[in-house]
Amino acid sequence: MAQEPRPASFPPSSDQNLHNNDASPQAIARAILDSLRYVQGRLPRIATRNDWYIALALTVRERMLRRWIATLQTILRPDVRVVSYLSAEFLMGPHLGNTIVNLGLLDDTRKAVESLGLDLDDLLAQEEEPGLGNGGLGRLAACYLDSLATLEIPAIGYGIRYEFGIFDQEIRDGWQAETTDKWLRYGNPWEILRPEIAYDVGFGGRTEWVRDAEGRARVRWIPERLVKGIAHDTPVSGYRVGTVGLLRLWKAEACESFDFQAFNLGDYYGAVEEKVASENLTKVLYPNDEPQGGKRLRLEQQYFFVSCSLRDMLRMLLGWGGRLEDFHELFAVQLNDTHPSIAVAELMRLLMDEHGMEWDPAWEMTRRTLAYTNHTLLPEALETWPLPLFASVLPRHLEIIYEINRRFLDEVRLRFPGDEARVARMSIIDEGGERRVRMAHLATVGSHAVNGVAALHTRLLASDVLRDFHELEPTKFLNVTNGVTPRRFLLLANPGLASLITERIGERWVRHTEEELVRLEAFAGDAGFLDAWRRVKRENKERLAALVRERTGIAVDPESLFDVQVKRFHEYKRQHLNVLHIVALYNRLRANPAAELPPRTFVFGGKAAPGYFAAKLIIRLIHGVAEVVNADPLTRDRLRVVFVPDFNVTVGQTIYPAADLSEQISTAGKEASGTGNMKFAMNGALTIGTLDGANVEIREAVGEENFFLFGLNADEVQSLRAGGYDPRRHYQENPELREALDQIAGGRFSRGDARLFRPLVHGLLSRDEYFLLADFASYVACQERVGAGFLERARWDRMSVLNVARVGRFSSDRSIREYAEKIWEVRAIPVEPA
Ligand code: 26Q
Repeated sequence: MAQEPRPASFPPSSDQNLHNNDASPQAIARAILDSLRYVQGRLPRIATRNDWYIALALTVRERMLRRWIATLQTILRPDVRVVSYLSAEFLMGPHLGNTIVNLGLLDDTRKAVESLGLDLDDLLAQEEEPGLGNGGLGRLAACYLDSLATLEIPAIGYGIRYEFGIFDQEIRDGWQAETTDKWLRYGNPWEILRPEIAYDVGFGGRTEWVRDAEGRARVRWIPERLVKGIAHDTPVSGYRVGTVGLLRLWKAEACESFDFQAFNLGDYYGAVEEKVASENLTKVLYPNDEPQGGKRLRLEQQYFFVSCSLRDMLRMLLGWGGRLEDFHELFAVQLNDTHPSIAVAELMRLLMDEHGMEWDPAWEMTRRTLAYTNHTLLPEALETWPLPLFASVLPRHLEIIYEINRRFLDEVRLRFPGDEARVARMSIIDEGGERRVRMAHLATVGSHAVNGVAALHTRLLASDVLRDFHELEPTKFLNVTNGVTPRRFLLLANPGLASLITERIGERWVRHTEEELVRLEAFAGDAGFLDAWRRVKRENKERLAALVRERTGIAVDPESLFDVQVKRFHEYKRQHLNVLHIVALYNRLRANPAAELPPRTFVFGGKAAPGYFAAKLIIRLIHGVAEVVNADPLTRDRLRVVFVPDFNVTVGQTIYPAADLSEQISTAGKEASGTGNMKFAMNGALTIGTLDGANVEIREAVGEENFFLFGLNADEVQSLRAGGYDPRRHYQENPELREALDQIAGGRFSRGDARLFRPLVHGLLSRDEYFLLADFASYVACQERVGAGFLERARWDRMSVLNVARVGRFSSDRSIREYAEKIWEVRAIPVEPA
């Protein structure tokens, strides 16, 4: 990388450098060199790969910013409604490749980079992804920003600029070990610091009653502590459109005033301590994908970013000459789960305490502005905060919540006289035991729309978790099934398949995915096409095999069936059911080496929350089974088990395109939607799955004959639970299951250690909360059909084509259109590309 790679044909001119508007390869190459020299102050001869990456990123960013300016000029009008997507997580993934593709600069950039003696894929690989999310929920927010920009809908994503994102995962002796994610280590060329866009956010303290100028009673909150939030902007391009969206993340810093105070008192160290304490607020993302404990800092993070964001919207409204009364006309605010649900109380506080509005109009506006998306049915994952903690962080907000609750429960009493049990169930304050604030109730009461993320999930939401609320206001509830962006997860991640598709049906599918991909059905019987389809899959599997080898040292056979499960580790997702099948298959192969089964490679990936022991033990079990299976000469050519460490968006982009089989095997009724299921299907993997989350709709879309279904459905799970479930019966009655569990418990996969996996096996035999044993036989039988199916390759490939052809509706563009029409009432505002 240490050459001066400028061919003689380049006119070495820098007169136009950063202002060059031309997107030709020559112009791009020149801009890269200029950026290297004049922005980074680096000599090409000694520039590192990272220097070149930054130079390229800045060059691409510059071209994106031109469109951003055009976007601003188009949408900065008081009659354009803007979507504000509030989310504690945005799992954006690497930005460079996606931006190049969206701007239509791929070919010219490749040429430009080559002319400099560099390789584009090399530079793309250099980018460290911002892991500012745990998994599905954060990635969904990122897909939605892509679709919002592509559909030319004015939108801002508001969130938190964590200094440390989701931890990096290493595997040591088969165990997960966590290390800090230092994603900002080498700088972040995409973000633009906006020191002038900053808000002081209060915490703690007390409230008092005062009279305003007109003599009306008002509440004043006197916080005990202030922290400053500073905007960091990342432009997000749409696909081949003029629109560029905005991701605005808030970083916490010390307030000058507080610094200054301590300094004046002669307390220099006190001032520095204050500074450190303030900056801690956005230091780290909580690595749990469900709340646990009442962590004060987490509540502070939530309030911090919500307050900055709402005040930012108010600033824009008033700055653009709008009236306070029009707030809900200008902004449609979506709450991504309950994490930003303090917005209900904060917007009320801002409108009343800071802007002098009365309760009724403020409440009307708040409800018309906010809408809430629920992402979970798991009772343990519903967010609640202990009252004393809440009161000490947000005393004024608690007063407002009490008043919201008082008025709301009056309405409930009016509608259901004498039903005090209902009133207690619906209260925003949980009074049973330790008193707590129920954030889902707050979000539901304070919003004009509540949606689930898949049809089944929404149905269960209305009949179960939020049943009383649904009875009170049925029309408030609606479904918006999740989606994923076909730009990142098909076009960018799977260029081979994307070109093959484009060759046959043209390139309209990238934006009109549902409408166009169906046209592939016409080729599902075309032998030449199926051959090409298979070759692409084969190449993708080779790429994954290379990654696996590099990360684990294990060689896998690209001819084998790639059976893949990648997602966060959770007992309800049942990675251990997958493991039980592997053990059973291993035993079958050993007992009957002549069995006609296709060679299989089982691929796992995913992180476990650092404090979630059961999940970490499942990761350990996968490594234990891999160690035995991969070394056994009787099976090693037919069975491989690998765990790809540190699963993230980047790794996902190599894994989804290489999968033959997608494992979506959660206990029915537990997975709200799933989005990995969509990414796999869009890349031609067939699904083995339960009737859970969006699997139900995927199966409807692709046809039941093209989906491997097994297991109990949600109703059956519920009745089994109610009727007293006895997992031991399955253990006793199914010899294959018994053998597998005995082996695991007995140390067969832990070098003879009969203690290691005992908690896991004991949990399954005594309680089996997630019904693995109940579903085992059905799963194994279904896997037999999978194996047989894979041996008939032409038929399998046909099914694969039909999957891709029929899952266009799981594009996040469709989801965003539904939000836009049913909830936000916003429309596209085309931007003339500059
Ligand atoms: C909350 C409070 C305190 C600490 C952590 C949290 C927290 C953080 C992340 C709670 C939940 C999450 C993430 C949840 C999540 O990813 N849910 C998934 O959302 C996807 C998008 O809708 C669905 O497809 C998945 O089914 C759902 O599990």
